[in-house]
Amino acid sequence: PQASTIAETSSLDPATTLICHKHADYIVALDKEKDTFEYVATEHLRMSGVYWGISAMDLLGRLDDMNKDEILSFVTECQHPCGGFGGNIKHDPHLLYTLSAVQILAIYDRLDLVDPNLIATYVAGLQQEDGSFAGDEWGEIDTRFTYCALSCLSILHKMELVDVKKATEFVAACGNFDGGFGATPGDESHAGQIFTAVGALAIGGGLSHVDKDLLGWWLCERQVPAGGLNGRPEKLPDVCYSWWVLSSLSMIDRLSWISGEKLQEFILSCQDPENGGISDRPDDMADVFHTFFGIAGLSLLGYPNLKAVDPIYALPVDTVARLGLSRI
Ligand code: GRG
Ligand code: ZN
Repeated sequence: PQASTIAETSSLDPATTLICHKHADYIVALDKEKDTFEYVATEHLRMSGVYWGISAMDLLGRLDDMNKDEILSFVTECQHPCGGFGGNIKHDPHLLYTLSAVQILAIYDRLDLVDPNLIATYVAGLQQEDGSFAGDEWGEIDTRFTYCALSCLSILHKMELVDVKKATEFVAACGNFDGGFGATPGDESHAGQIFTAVGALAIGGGLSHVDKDLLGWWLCERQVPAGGLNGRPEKLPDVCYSWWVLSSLSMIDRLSWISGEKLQEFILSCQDPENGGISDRPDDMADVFHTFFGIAGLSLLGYPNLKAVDPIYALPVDTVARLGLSRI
């Protein structure tokens, strides 16, 4: 078996092939190397790190290699009596990590471990008079938090606890002349914010607020000659925009407006062929965030032998189907 593994490994050309086993091994090793710079620097967002890690593993068909029991007890330990989850044990609750926690539980089909009403009440309590959502008790407003709130409530089947129409109207107010969306009304269009805005509108039934052709143009202009996508005009390409841009194009049915072939080439060129993992751009250091979004981008492009990912929920399609949330 060892000889065949070596033969298999050496026949894989990272320029044209996703080195799946290397990426899976890289993710499995992340939690074992607790004294690395990356581990320490990402302590405050561990919950999202776990979501990126297990989602990537699930898309690769290697979810069983993760320590499920340890992950589930970590998630439940991060929940506060108010219902919200922190980014790590004893960290304050925030919508960002509440969504990651709910996503992890959904992937493992263990939403029974939590009280959906308690979480939904926490989320609903963050909605403001204008329909927007604060990220936590300190009141920062951002379309990211609208997305987190609506995705969370939708997964928990508790949308009725908030004013969905007002939420989508706030997102619409964050729309710009160029077809894109910013973090709050008047803010510059940014591909990351566009994902959250279009995702929130898709979940909340407000996609009619999107000018699909205008936004489609803005999004497809994010592709640079090297094949990668940037997040705003004149910026450098970055693998994570393979998710933010591509999922948005998919939600507005314009995935074919960029060259999938050239984007695939760019994502594959950001792999670390020795240690596994994917970085933001060629020759940078790999991290779990770009590893997940690179793999998820390839999944949207229909790369062979990857599970399909849902562009709205950023979860494997089979998880979304099990939750009863598939688009018709
Ligand atoms: C479930 C996938 C998922 C997400 C949850 C938190 C969130 C909702 C979405 C984040 C959307 C967002 C704003 C992404 C952008 C991240 C990013 C690369 C920011 C960097 O912005 P700049 O301006 O970098 O520093 P550029 O690329 O413009 O130079
Ligand atoms: Zn990035």
